[in-house]
Order: sequence, then structure tokens, then C-alpha cells
Amino acid sequence: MGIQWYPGHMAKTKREIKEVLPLLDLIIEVVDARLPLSSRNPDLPALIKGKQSILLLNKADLADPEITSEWIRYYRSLGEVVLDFNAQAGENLKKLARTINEEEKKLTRQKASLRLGVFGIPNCGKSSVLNRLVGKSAARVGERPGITRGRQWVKRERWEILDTPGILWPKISSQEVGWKLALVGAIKQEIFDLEELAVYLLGWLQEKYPEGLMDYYSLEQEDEPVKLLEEIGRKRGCLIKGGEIDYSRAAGLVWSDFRSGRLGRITLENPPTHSLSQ
Ligand SMILES: Nc1nc2c(ncn2[C@@H]2O[C@H](COP(=O)(O)OP(=O)(O)OP(=O)(O)O)[C@@H](O)[C@H]2O)c(=O)[nH]1
Ligand SMILES: [Mg+2]
Repeated sequence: MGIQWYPGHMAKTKREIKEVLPLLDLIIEVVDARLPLSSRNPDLPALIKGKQSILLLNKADLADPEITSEWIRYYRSLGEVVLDFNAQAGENLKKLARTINEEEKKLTRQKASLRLGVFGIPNCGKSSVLNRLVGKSAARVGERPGITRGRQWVKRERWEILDTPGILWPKISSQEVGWKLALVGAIKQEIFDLEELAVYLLGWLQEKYPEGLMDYYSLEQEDEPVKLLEEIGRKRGCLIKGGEIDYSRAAGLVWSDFRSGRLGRITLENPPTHSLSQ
């Protein structure tokens, strides 16, 4: 069946960004470090029209650190201001603050306050980043996409920071990208099938991180992903009456193991290799 996706939100997104843009001095674009390209909205540069922005690879604690370094090199080679971040633990907070100050110096007009806008697709950690920047839980965060409903300004000394709902919708360019966005929690669960997602993940892991997968679930031999799901379900006691496998529960378990990092630090896409030689 795949992911049923209707990107009907772009017009609204454009309007909302156009409304707030004149108020902002600097943009913080938050993406998921496990998906540093596909969790970016390709229309953002055109929407923010040359405004300075900082690209934050958030949830770096869940991503493969080597690949994160490669992504940073890649984006730097394209002239972007980029750093990895972990909003949950506040890692790299000082570096982010320093980067914000450096970027502020490049602004033509210095003002009494600095207005920052935090943008990104749903569930990438925008509100968590904002909370880190202001040093308190000013904005609600949550595991599902769509937690932040409206815009919210929060102040800390000279900084005024705007939290936005996930108004930047990811661009699903293929089923593959769709599944990956679902895996990192950017897509509402109602529009995809959890068992299909788990089967996709198991197949992908089998190809890219086979040892981690086999070790974590003590699986004996590689098999079709759906068979692996069955085995995991059996091993973890996901059973329904009569001893049959509860695939739905097993799928939820696999997805949760991935999302929490229990399957290891995993990045779902690599930077284009041709630019890395620079
Ligand atoms: N491991 C980890 N989890 C994070 C990080 N940043 C945010 N989270 C978690 O990711 C989930 C989403 O965070 P939010 O800050 O609500 O994300 P958001 O982008 O504001 O989401 P919406 O408002 O729904 O668009 C929460 O469960 C956070 O605790 C991080 O750097 N590492
Ligand atoms: Mg939010």
C-alpha cells in the first residue's frame, strides 16, 4: 500500500512564512540528523529569500556519528552554516549560542534584540531546541508530530525566539523517502501501516546494519524481513490467543527500538559522494 501522502499544505506554509519573515533576523532550520537531506524542505531557501540561517542537525545522539561528520563537511562545502545538536541533552548548546552571535555580527543592522525563528518539519525537535536556547521548558514537546499548534514567542535576554508548528512539510520524493520520514516520526501514524514500516526497516537494516540487527534481537539467520518480524514477535512474546504472532505489536516494538536508539546510532541516508572530495 505504501504511504498515502497529499502535500496540500504548501500554500498555507508559504503564507505563514511570509507573514512572520519580516519579523525575523535569523533562521534556525532544524533537521533530523538521521535524515539530513530528506528532512529538509527544499522550498525553504526560496521562502526565506536570502535571510541568514543556521542548519541544525538535531537528534545527533541517534545518528551515526561518522556519517554526521560527513554531512557537516558536505553542507560546509556548499557554504552553509551547519552544526550537529542534541536538544535532549543540550549537547553543543554553547557552540550554537556562539554561532548565533557570529551570524548576528554579519547582519547589516544591529538591533537591541535578536529575533530568531525556528523552522523545520514536524517532530524534528524545534520546540526542544527552543527550550534549550531559553534554558527552560517554555514550549511543549512530544513524541508525535504536530505537537506545536500555533506560533509562540519566547524571550531570553536579548533573544526573542519564535517556535513554529511543523509547517514545513517534508517532500516525499519516493516511497523510500516516505518510509524513512515515517521512521523518524515526521509523518502522522494514521497515514501509514505500522507493519509495512517495520518490514521496510528490517529489510533496510539487514542490508546496512546487519550485525547490529542480528545481535540485538538474537536472530540466528538472515531471512525475509517479514519472517524476521515473526521471529522477533515470537522471541519478545508478542502473541495473541492461540499462540499466533501479534505482528502489529512486534512492529511497534521494532519501530520503538529504532526511535529510541536501542538498535544503535543509525543514519538513513548518506551525503552525495561527489562533493566530499572538496
Ligand atoms: N534523542 C533525541 N530526542 C530528541 C532530540 N530533540 C528532540 N527530541 C525528542 O523528539 C520529540 C519531538 O520533539 P519536539 O521538540 O516536540 O519537536 P517539534 O519539531 O517541536 O515537533 P512539532 O511541534 O510536533 O512539529 C520529543 O520526544 C523530544 O523529546 C534530540 O536531540 N535527541
Ligand atoms: Mg514543536
